Amino acid sequence: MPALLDEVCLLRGEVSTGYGRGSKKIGVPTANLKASDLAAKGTVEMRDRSGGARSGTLEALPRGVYVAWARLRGTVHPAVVNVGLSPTFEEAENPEPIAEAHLLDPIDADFYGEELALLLLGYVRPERKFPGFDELVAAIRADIDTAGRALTEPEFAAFRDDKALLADGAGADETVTLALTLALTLALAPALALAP
Ligand code: RBF
Ligand code: MG
Repeated sequence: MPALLDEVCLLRGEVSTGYGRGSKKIGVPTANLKASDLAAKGTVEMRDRSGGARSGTLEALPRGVYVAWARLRGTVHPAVVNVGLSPTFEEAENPEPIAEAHLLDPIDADFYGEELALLLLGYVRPERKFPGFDELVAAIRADIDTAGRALTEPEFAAFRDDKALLADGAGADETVTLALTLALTLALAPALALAP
């Protein structure tokens, strides 16, 4: 069973298409966040046990498989996420790291262009170059099993209603802007009142 990470990681971005190797065909559909998209218009936030937060990059995350909660269309789902390049597919590897999330409770829909938030909580194993496709699929099956069990542990389950995970990306920004505007207005009010 994976341990809770010292620093959990929140990824938030727009779901992009994968690299066409057809994770759906192998029965493991994934919703993908690309490193470059996350850097340009998304969020990669690391948070330690005391709540201290810093921004990070997907490239800086150890490659491998993570236990996670995934939020999509306002609903939180148990998930298993691979961060990496898919080295098993020699010559067809990802050109940049991606976070590939497989939701454990299957929803049959495509999520392209929709906002996805992933809260990575535990590290299952490093990404590997498997000798073949069958070995890769067997490993993914085991990952799914591990993630499903980990997320029922109280330590991991507690993050299901994590504030940052539940916060709406754009909505949260608007709230901050509103609060700042209000604070500034209040701060300037005396000066405005004194103006001739
Ligand atoms: N690809 C690899 O080459 N090596 C891995 O160890 C690996 N682990 C994965 C674990 C999970 C849970 C998932 C969802 C994907 C993993 N992949 C891995 C990526 C896989 O190659 C990819 O999902 C398919 O090629 C479809 O793009
Ligand atoms: Mg996919």
